[in-house]
Amino acid sequence: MTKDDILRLLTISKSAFVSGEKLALKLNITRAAVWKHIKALEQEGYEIEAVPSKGYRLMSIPDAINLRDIEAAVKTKMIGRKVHLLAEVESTNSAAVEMAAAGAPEGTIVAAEVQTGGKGRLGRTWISPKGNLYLSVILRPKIAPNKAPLVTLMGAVAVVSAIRKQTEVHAQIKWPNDIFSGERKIGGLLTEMRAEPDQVRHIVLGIGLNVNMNAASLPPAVASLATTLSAETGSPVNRTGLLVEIASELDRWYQTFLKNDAEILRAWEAMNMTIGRQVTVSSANETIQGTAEAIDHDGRLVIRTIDGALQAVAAGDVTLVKRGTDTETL
Ligand code: BT5
Repeated sequence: MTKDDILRLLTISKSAFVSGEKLALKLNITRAAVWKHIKALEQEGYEIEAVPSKGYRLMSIPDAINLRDIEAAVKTKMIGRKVHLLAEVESTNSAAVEMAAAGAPEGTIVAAEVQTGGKGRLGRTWISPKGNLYLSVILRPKIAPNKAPLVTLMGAVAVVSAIRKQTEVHAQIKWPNDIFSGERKIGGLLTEMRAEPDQVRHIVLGIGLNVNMNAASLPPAVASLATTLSAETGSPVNRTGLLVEIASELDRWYQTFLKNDAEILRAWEAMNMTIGRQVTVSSANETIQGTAEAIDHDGRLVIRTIDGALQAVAAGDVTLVKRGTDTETL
């Protein structure tokens, strides 16, 4: 879509002006058509400065996620064919779990501008102010429950791919459910499942991603370990575009997962920051220390403990021992 192409070109050039002539030439349209698209973008809340001798430059982007743009841009087979966008909800995961139980189709996305009771794992809180992305996807894979952790890994691969495509941030995955930029947490995934003993009924894949919020709105203890995409790039990130990209990457990686889950593991390995590191993993009943050696075919983390034995953990919190020290941790 030409309007989106103009937006992309203005975004790439950051605070520099792009001439109407250059935009017209690049997109093979008239300068009058460029002007019309600029006006349309302004209508949607983009603030664009126009200076006759210089051209156009993007001053700010609208603050709201735009459902109409999402619906126009989503070209996926399944994920995001239906998007519910809420101004505020307790938790998009809880809302999606209810919708899934009531029969909502696979691929449905529930997204919200604000969560009042965003959930992390094990009853923890996901702090969810304005300016970020909070979304949950309903999936109905025909898999055994022990394969469900792979859906979290699949989701992480899709989110990291989308971030890398839409921004210059080199996001990475920390096992099992964290998205990091450098040494700070930028997002997290929460997978909730309903299953019979031998078959999953539905899975809700929840994604929280810090995008444009003011990081100062986090409590200090969390803020010192967290970051946002806009803090990393130095400019605001288009949340609508990012949400569409996440839907499209999820669509692609979910199909890959259903065909051949080993491919997910390979992609995950290439994007992860856990394997090869000294780790401490705490789960409900144990704490294991050692070197993270691999993930196995069920997505469990395989650790070589100090005494040389290999141990696989299915869930837990990983602390990475900072390289070059044995005390500082992330
Ligand atoms: C997670 O849990 O990282 C999973 C987060 C999933 C959130 C999404 S948002 C959409 C969907 N709906 C929901 O209700 N949830 C999902 P966990 O690994 O347990 O990490 C939680 C910990 O991360 C907290 O205890 C804090 O220390 C930290 N934290 C909380 N909010 C944060 C934020 N906005 N940015 C970075 N770290 C945060």
